[in-house]
Amino acid sequence: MTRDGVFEAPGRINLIGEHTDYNDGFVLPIALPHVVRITAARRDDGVLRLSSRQASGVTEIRVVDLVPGAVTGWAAYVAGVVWALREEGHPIGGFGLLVDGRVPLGAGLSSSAALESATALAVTELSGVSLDRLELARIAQRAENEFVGMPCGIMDQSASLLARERHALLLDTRSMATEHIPFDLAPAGLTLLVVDTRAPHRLVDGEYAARRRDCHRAAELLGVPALRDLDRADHDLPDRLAHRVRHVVTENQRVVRVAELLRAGRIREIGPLLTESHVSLRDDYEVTVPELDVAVEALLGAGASGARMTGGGFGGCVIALMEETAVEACTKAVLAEFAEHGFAQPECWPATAAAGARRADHT
Ligand code: GAF
Repeated sequence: MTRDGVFEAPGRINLIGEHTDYNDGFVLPIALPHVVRITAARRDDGVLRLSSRQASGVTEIRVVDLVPGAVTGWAAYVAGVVWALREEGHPIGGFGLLVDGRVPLGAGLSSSAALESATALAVTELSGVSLDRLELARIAQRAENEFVGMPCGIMDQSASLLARERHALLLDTRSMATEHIPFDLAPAGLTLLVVDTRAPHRLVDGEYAARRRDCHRAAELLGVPALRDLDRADHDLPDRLAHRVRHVVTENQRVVRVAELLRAGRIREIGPLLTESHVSLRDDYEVTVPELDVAVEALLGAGASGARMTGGGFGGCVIALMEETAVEACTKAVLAEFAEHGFAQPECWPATAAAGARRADHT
């Protein structure tokens, strides 16, 4: 067992299956080539020393002193993973961890899950603690829920730890069954364009928690363990809850349909389902903002076969499926519409499905 090493974990985009992971539903993310890289070294003094190439200052705390609230900011995502592992009885001692984060921050591309996943892989491997990737994802989610205080589901950590190159990850968040489905667009002459709207994330955490509460309440009123258990989309509930339920039920159905199409090699046909997902997130789940809606309309108007917001919403990114030949027109259309609306200039780039977390120093 070596005492030091370099570990990488990627950010993600979700192809479809939004706000389903805390309803025991299905998600279908891909990992991105953008990674968080952690250079890790074990220490014998029981101290966790955290620094980042992107931030000034150093956090130092004894691992025995780790409790929720003791560390804040980006370092909480790292310290939280060490805390969660120790809470579950794993012998994780002191570490020096230097973070180099290349996943764009605040863009809804799961830079935080990447940070947690790289930490989980680094400290377990260098401590000789053998846990499978699903366990690491669960521990990373626990860190975010209980140490950072963000009530996220398990999609982002699973994508970062389990994804495979040129594949999408179909995850059943109830059984945690996974399937790697081929997702390789270039040979088909297709592009998945990411538009980072740069819209400032507004209300993100509070609104996310509110959606979770709505879903929980609706499941309670309908007498099911989770919204995953519903077959019908329309239910007799107060308006807001009925809309939330309709989104979750139809979104789960769309994930299943997209997975079927991908398995059958019918990638081109997933476009309309992506757009339906966006409409549902806009009208029923109410998690979009004008920048996301304008980007989707502009992309569809310029020839994309489907477009939707990806991630939690309230800002962040849109993804759009299109023929490679339409990329230029779509990019121009988005830039023009954003300028017209007085929005910040968005960033557009093609996404490819990259590999999940890994050791990067080959020792
Ligand atoms: C955020 C959360 F972290 C995920 O767990 C998921 O709920 C997503 O929003 C919405 O699909 O990324």
